[in-house]
Amino acid sequence: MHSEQRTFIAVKPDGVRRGLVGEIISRFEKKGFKLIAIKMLDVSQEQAEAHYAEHKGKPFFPRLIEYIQSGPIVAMVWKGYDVIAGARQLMGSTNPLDAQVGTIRADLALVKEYNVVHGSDCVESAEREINIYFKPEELCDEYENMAETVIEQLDEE
Ligand code: IDP
Ligand code: MG
Repeated sequence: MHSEQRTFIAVKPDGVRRGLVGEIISRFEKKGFKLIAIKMLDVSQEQAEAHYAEHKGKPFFPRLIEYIQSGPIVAMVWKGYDVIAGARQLMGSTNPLDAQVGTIRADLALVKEYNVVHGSDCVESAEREINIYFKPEELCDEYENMAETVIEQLDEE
């Protein structure tokens, strides 16, 4: 049985300012993941601190909170087979210099402080982060996605 998951993905303020929203979305779409929610918003202080709670106390925390609030983000929920690991594979390592060529961060970013994209790192953080930014009724999971259909066929075999 395949593992259907949801993950929270965001184009960070630097990605929005640099006009990379379409490019980043395109990579997730082409992979075959299913977009089930999307909106542009200014992150509140409360949302920023909740989102990055695990980093509280680290030296870069204040700067990270400032960064995520430095302009609007494009917040999204993507669904699909092992989408949490799959999205992180597409994103590449936190530090663009460690990321593999071909990944979003290697191809589109220079430094870890401004790495253009966020993606949840496990099922628990995905559900927690989705709840910070979306209400359940904002998720549109009723439509059929082609890649999803293929996975369902595999499950039936
Ligand atoms: P991730 O985004 O790849 O999951 P995390 O370790 O969860 O990486 O860190 C969250 C974000 O905080 C990173 O994407 C990056 O923007 C920022 N960050 C992480 N480590 C550092 C650091 O050492 N200095 C400055 N910013 C950092
Ligand atoms: Mg993280």
